[in-house]
Amino acid sequence: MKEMKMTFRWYGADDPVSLEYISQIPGMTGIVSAVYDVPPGKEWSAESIAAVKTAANAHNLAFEVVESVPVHEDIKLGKPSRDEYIEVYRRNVKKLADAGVKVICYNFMPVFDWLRSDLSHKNPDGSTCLIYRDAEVLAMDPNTKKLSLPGWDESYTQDGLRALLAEYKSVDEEKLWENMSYFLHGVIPVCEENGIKMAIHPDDPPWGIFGLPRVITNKKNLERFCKLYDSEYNGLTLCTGSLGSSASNDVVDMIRHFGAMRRIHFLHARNIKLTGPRDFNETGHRSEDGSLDMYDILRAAWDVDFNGYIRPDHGRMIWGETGRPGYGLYDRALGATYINGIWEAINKTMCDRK
Ligand code: DNO
Repeated sequence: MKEMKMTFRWYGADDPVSLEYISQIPGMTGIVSAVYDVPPGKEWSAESIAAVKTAANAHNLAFEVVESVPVHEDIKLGKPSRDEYIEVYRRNVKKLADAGVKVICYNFMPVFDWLRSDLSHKNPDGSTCLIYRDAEVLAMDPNTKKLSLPGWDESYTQDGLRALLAEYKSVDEEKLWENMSYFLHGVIPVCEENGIKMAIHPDDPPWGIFGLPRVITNKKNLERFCKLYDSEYNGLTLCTGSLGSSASNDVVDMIRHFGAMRRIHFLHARNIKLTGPRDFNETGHRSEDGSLDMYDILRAAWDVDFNGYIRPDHGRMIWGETGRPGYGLYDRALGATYINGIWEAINKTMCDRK
């Protein structure tokens, strides 16, 4: 029998989903969390890290995955101040390793993390989900208009955002690769020394937006990323929904390829339904509900002996639940159970055959 570790993202004490409820989901082994009261580029206190761990452990849940330790924009921009921020990052890595964390998920997307055009699109069955419509997102170009992207409009002032976007004018894809390589050369050696793995999250969606470069987008680029620093500690969060929202990405092939290289440390299982070349709806996790085949995804992970962390990613809001878009309890819990069911079936079928 092969085992992977089923986990659940928890946003700390303010998360409407309690640790008690998470611990009641069958097969749940741990939480994925972070220290949320510190801005990017600042050091996390050992006490805050310990508090997350203590809270998780009190519910019989492990705290071995952090999502995310954010990368300061100055690092992505390659500004002289990056050395200071990389030093802070190194200290955070060491502290997290000391607290027993094994994997750090992070991203290297300039300015924006994931982007959607609607965070509560109503489905015919009454559930709501996150959707992406490229034309709608592009029509909100913050360079020329007031940005009113759901989830993001409050993160920056309009002027602050424009100034940051202007700084990125000198950062094309090649420059972003260089800045990423510089970051990795500063951070991965500390990870190797302390036994903690980095797992970059793919860009979501996997294409450039508002003229900003995005490079963690496809197999060729993931290959290039792995070579920037050739170490098992320089690994990937394989997010099926992010990569899968580009029809040219074969997510199953990527899992086989990078899984065999031992570079996948964290799997985000999310399903999406492609509704146009650059348009998609997030769906329940079931293969039949989306464009990604969850059996094929898990079978690929099984075949390459994936034994890392997995979490059900974004779910719909169902049963009248309200809360953080994509991160409610019910649909993600159903997703975890569905994934565990597929995994048990693969384990039993394959192990009986041997
Ligand atoms: C979205 C998440 C991302 C992810 C970061 C990792 O729901 O998958 O926000 O946590 O990109 O740094």
